[in-house]
Amino acid sequence: METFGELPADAASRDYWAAQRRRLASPPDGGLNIAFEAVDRHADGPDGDRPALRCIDGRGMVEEISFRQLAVLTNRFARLLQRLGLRPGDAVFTLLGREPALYITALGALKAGAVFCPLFSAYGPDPLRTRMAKGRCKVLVTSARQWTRKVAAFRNALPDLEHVLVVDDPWGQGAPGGTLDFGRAIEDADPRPVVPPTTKDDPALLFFTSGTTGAPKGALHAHEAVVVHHATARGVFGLAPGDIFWCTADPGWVTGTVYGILAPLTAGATVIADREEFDAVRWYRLLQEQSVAVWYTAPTAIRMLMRLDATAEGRALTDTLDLSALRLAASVGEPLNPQAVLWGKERLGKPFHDTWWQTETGGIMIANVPGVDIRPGSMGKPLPGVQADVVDRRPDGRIVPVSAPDTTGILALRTGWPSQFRSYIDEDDRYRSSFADGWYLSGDLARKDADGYFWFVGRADDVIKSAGHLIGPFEVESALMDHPAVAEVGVAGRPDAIAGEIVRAYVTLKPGFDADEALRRSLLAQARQRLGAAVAPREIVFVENLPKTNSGKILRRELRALGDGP
Ligand code: 6R9
Repeated sequence: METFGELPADAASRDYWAAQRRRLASPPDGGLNIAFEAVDRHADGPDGDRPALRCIDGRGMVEEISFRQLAVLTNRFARLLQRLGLRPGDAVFTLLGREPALYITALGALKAGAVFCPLFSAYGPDPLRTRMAKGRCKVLVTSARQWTRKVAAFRNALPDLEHVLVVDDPWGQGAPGGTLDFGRAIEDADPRPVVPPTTKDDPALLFFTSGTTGAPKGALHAHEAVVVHHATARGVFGLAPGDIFWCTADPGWVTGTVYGILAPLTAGATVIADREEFDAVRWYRLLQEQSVAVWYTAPTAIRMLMRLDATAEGRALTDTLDLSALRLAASVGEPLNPQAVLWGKERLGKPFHDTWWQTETGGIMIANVPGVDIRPGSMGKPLPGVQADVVDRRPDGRIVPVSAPDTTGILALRTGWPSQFRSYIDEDDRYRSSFADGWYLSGDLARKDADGYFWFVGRADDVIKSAGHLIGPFEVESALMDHPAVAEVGVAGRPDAIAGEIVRAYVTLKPGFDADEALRRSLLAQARQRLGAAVAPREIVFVENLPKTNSGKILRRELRALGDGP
């Protein structure tokens, strides 16, 4: 696989990444495999009996899986895949929560040389189908419930899907027809070690991400990304064997896989796998009871914790909380308000360290690293090896860094870092247009102050960030377009104090339909059924006309202004 715009990074950066590469266990001239770095290298050493995973279920039951056990379980899964006829590069998808099967599948698939792709379990059938089709999903691991409710109906429309493995769920339904029982298949599989067949450039991870237009993009990463996973696990989080690390992101998003599974394990840390969703009281308790040392979460959650802390009941809890084990708290995914940074310092004993990155960057690129003064509200500075700048695109196509400090421009990265995405699958033009003149253009607007700290300004496109989740307006519009009452629909984000933005749809109606409450409910229900609650619009606004460009494209930016009216 070719890295587009091969290595314009400067010599110092290349040396830096080469040095990081040498910290990994596999020989520099041999193969490279993320799962080997995350599991096997620890399993075979003195840290083999340390817990790799501490899985906590809804009733508070804790199950620990050591690196040695995880090595055997992932060997079994890798060999099972081989027995099922999977070839290197074939795609293995999960539609799971943070449960043991997720970790076994992700790491076992990587070991077998397959491409691992996580799906968000709150997606409805439409987004699932789009992604499984585009990613050519060959094996799906999910629960009986998810399978029957959302996926089984379109199985025949997925020509690449060969095997469905179903994890036993608390309802004990067993494996439905046409699926295999995950637990039994693992037990029956050969536990002997697997020599991963991959090199640094072989595809490893596929993450879907949303753009302004068209279907979601499938960003593909190679095994070399593990160089950044490991470097950031150490450099941003200071992780070492024995540390308890809790990343709260859902595994269906890039953060939940890269920092919820891979990066901390490469450093030998113990990962907290909390099966439940957000609950402020439970989260406070979990931080204390699990002696979390490093905590990686997101602004929406922090704002909800702050909200509870502002009540008498919340204060009673936080006043007595013992977070003495907490060494570092960090945040990602959306702008982190300065108040949140300071609240962390005052009430949890640690300020939040903001970090910036994207699905495409494959790992953290800009951060407030430990030991450097935090400027509350700033994302921090580029990591060593990362050349980031704020740039302008000249009419002749050249990319030039803006010269004056504090000037807003496009946040761009010099290409050539190891976890740079290698393609948008099947969309070469879209991939190429993310690069210009040796730079990767992030689609974010930012400014850099005189001391080199980066400040987030906004996005240059119309993508919505709601509770840290990237949502493409086009996908939401499509789910409403074929409602019999809808003439046209435009979707945009509306600012929200907790979630950052919420999804709002602006709808014009066909003649003969009344803009009433019953119709609003019918539209919301259709969107929720198809997209899932996390993606569906929370609000519908009926309008007479949608603002358009001369060529007839909906001006989503102006929609936002419309929505602020009565
Ligand atoms: C990791 C992840 C990427 C977009 C990114 C930006 C926003 C991420 C941020 C931030 C402000 C931060 N974003 N970190 N905005 N401050 N510290 O979130 O990946 O889902 O691809 O989203 O998220 O807009 O471009 P992804």
